[in-house]
Amino acid sequence: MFSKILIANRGEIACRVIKTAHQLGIRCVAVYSEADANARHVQMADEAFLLGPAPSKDSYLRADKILAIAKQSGAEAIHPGYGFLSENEDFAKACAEAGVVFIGPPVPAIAAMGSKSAAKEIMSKAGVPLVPGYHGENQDETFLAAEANRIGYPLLLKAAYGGGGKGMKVVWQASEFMEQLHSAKREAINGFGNDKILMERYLTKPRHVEIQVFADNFGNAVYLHERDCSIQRRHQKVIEEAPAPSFSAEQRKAMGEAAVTAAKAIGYAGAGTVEFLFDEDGSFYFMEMNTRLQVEHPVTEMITGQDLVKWQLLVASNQPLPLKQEEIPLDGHAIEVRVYAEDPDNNFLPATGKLTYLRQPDCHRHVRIDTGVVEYDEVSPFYDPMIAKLIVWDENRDRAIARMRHALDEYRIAGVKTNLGFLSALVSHPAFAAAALDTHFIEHHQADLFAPAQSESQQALLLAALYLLLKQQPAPTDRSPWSCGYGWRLNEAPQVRFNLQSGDSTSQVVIQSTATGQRLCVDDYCINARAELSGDTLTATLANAGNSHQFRVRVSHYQPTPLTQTVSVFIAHQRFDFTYQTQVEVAATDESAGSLKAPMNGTVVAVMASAGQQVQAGDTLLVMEAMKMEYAIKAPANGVVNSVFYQAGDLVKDGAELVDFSAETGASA
Ligand code: MV4
Repeated sequence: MFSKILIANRGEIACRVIKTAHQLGIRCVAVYSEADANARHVQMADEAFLLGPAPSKDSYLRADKILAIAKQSGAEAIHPGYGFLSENEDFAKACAEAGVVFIGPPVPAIAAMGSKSAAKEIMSKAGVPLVPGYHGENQDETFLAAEANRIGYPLLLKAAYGGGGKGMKVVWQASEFMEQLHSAKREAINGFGNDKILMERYLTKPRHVEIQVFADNFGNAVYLHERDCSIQRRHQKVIEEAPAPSFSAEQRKAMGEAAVTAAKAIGYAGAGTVEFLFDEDGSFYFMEMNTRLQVEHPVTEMITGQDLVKWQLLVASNQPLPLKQEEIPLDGHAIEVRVYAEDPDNNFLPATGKLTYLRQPDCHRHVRIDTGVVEYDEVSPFYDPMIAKLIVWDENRDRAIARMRHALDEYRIAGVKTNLGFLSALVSHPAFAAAALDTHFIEHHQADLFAPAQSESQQALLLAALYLLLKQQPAPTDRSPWSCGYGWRLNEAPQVRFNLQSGDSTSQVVIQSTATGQRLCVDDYCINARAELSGDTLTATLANAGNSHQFRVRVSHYQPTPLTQTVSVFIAHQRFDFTYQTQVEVAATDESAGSLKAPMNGTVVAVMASAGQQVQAGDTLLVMEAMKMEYAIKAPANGVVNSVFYQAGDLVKDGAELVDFSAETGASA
């Protein structure tokens, strides 16, 4: 077994590989870009080397630098993870030439699977089932039209050098063939520089079922069952599960053996995945083979109890597979979701920013999180915006779904948009529970999955205001009216207003302290509340007209700029963000003296008014700061400022006269 390996990757997969390597007593060398200098995978490694600037082409794709670091550090092998150089045959070749073991398949196997049409030819010869079609070199239009009639409609035209769903065109009937063929060729030459077209019968509702295979250098090859990855969006997997729902032992055996045949046909070694289209009638067809460890490998690990990175390290260090086919367990059901920094309500635009709040579900036998980030990390625009993979396991699919739903509710992230709400909607959808899966799942259930633009939730708004109120109040022991914080008014119940913005709308929440708690009003809607805050957990009861609803929610609070703060309220799987200026409008005035008094002990941070100045009602005359909040002292009416008694930086006592103000005659001060 190796004593030191280099992980030529970043994020969650790098952390995951390091974790297994350390369990095997293998020292790890990390490589990182300037943007990842403080990343988790760098922290976890035994040593780390800078590759270069953030862009992948200047860092994680710099095969020359990675190899040089491997030599310099004495790493005996390189684990490529997935993505980046993991299926790059030139890199695998360069490793061999440099005398460094590439933890992956032999170079010829990578090359053989690199071309989709060549791969299909190899599989066809090996007897692996292919969708009826034509993958040959003859591109004569008349010949292709005749082939199309042989294959039958609907027909799928695929650019031979396309991939990942790009360059595919469905032809529903023969009359459209020629026009669609010309169009497909034009798109292929423009998109991929080659207009070779493959043709296949189009499966209208296939599932994506893939087999995990493993082979060693001694001729052993096994399958570790299947994964269903049908729920995809724009050919990006969103949810993966194992075993595939409604998939019989016979189907598993047939598909697994076909995958092993495929692996053996190309002299495979290491971890590989053979992808199939699984049709409604139970037939399955080879789609492609991935010569790397896949993102979704954890669901296979959860149902077999095997560590696939450990298997990779064993095979790469020339040891035999740990288990025979008949020894591989299949226990329970696992589901994985990919937690992304992206905005489902804005066409899944990748999101960037600081993870200002990150709370994960507890991990144990039933819940696993593979992540490359920690709280306060920046999600950068340079790489895939994956935050983590959340994987659950239970004895059966229904229980696994329940586990996933709860785990998603417990997963709370603020500071960047995430797809957590979308994932919750997916796993909570009746069609998912019924395992009515196919590759069109998301588009079919679009209406249910994309909640209408989320108007701020009234409850979340009230809870955010209550949180802010309690956040600023002194400890419960110090409840005398003189120290009840801001908003205390002589002869009147203390009142505070928060102007909270959510999306494009701003709401003002007026909170009045009462003998039993608070009374909150938004416009003409009022409700009574009692609330307690412990850390980031707000327990609040909102009650009116006889009904009462208790909430226990997490709240994150962040001040991105000196003048604005963000409060995120997590209610079940939803997050409601509110921003507000840290200036709270204080209505504390002592009308009798016509003067404006300090509502609490604090510091004057800004003076806007000057003696003799004419002002309008609501103009900010002076700003105070207390307990990390700013309070705008405003003109209570139109009038004139006679004197200002303090300047910026002055400390003022609760009740001190700040401004001498005269309201216009006839107007109340
Ligand atoms: C197909 C197909 C239906 N019929 N081939 C999409 C990308 C590449 N992996 C192959 N793909 C498909 N090939 C035939 N003959 C439907 C798809 C397909 C798909 C396949 C798997 C997972 C998600 C998909 C989403 C759209 C289309």
